[in-house]
Amino acid sequence: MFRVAKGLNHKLFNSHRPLTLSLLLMANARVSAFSAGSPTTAPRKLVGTHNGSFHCDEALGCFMIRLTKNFAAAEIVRTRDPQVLETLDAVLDVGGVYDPSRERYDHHQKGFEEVFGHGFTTKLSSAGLIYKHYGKEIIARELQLDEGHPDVHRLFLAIYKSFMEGIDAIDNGINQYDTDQPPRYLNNTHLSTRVGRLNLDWIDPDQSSEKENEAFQRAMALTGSEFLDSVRFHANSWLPARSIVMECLAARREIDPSGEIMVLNRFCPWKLHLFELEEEMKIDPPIKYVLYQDDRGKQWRVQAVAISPDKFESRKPLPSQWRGLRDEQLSNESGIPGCVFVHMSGFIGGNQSYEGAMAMARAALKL
Ligand SMILES: *[C@@H]1O[C@H](CO)[C@@H](O)[C@H](O)[C@H]1NC(C)=O
Ligand SMILES: *[C@@H]1O[C@H](CO)[C@@H](O)[C@H](O)[C@H]1NC(C)=O
Ligand SMILES: *[C@@H]1O[C@H](CO)[C@@H](O)[C@H](O)[C@H]1NC(C)=O
Ligand SMILES: CC(=O)N[C@H]1CO[C@H](CO)[C@@H](O)[C@@H]1O
Repeated sequence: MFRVAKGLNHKLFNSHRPLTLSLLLMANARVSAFSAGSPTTAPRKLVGTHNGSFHCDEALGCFMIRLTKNFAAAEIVRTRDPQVLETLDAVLDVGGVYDPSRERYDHHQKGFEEVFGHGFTTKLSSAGLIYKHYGKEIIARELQLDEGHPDVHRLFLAIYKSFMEGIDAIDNGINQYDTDQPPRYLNNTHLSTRVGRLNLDWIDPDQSSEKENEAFQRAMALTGSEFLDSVRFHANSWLPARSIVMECLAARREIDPSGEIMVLNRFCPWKLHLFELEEEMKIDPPIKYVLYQDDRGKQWRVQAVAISPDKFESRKPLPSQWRGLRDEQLSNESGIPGCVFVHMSGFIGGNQSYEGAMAMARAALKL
């Protein structure tokens, strides 16, 4: 899928644009596994990015743009030659221009301050730019949904938050924490460092463009597979869990008039959704206890909600007089039959039945 700009005569590029194009198309015809077939097929689009050492952002940007209708199976041309870049259908991470109307997506130029929006303020990389302009289309195509479907919008935001923003931030050298402290340990396993290691090693005797383009292709495959994993995870697991939590939150007052107890009628990862949805649905007072069946479906759990997603401390821990007790002793203390346990920290407890767990939550609210 790569055409090596280096291998062609530069004079041709500089002075004969039509010839350049026809050469490019000839090159395409040679390497194309996709456009062989009907001679009426439109020529493959050409997407440019810089040559030399590569990063996560343009590898992912090149992968993603090829998932769009317009650039499906486009050929990637790696060069810094402005005369060549000018002839291409889209250009990422090089060229000094951000102009989506001309499919120009560089982020290195002075004055570039583009962010994703929707409350996100991290400066974009070339991957973030492609995602901002094509993310919805890509997600909709992956899921075979209409681009205007509300799930597509939700996934678009969630995938930015959990996957893309970190790539934008690392590329732009933005620290994860507001501190001057040196990090306590190295984190060399994140996607950006793994892509970095795919670059040709200095000691490798073959530093040719061909070798470099092969390495870039591996970087595209790596970043692309992780991006698609994120899309699939969010579509197949995250979104259904979110819908369950949303329904259970909406039903909370039917469960208990306090509105502070939520029953999860089907087990799913609920914590992150709860915090996000409470804000979105303006849930007030906030949920104090969540009831759900344990993994074997035998007992019911009553879990105190933490003050925030990354804190262990509960908004309203189960009563101190119940903590660390089990079975009969706990039932005696609480006056609720069938109690199984309450954790020492008061963040979780169990009863053998739904009614028991509900009685524990209701009693705890009043204590
Ligand atoms: C990029 O490609 C050009 C030829 O198009 C070559 O002269 C240059 O050395 C390459 N740059 C790097 C950093 O490999
Ligand atoms: C629970 O209370 C009953 C009745 O008062 C008593 O007989 C029993 O020993 C108590 N059990 C525990 C474990 O405290
Ligand atoms: C707790 O679970 C046990 C066993 O199912 C049940 O007998 C008991 O009634 C439950 N507690 C309440 C208050 O329902
Ligand atoms: C050593 C190392 O790779 N540190 C990086 C850890 O991750 C943050 C962002 O996630 C980077 O800013 C650090 O450079």
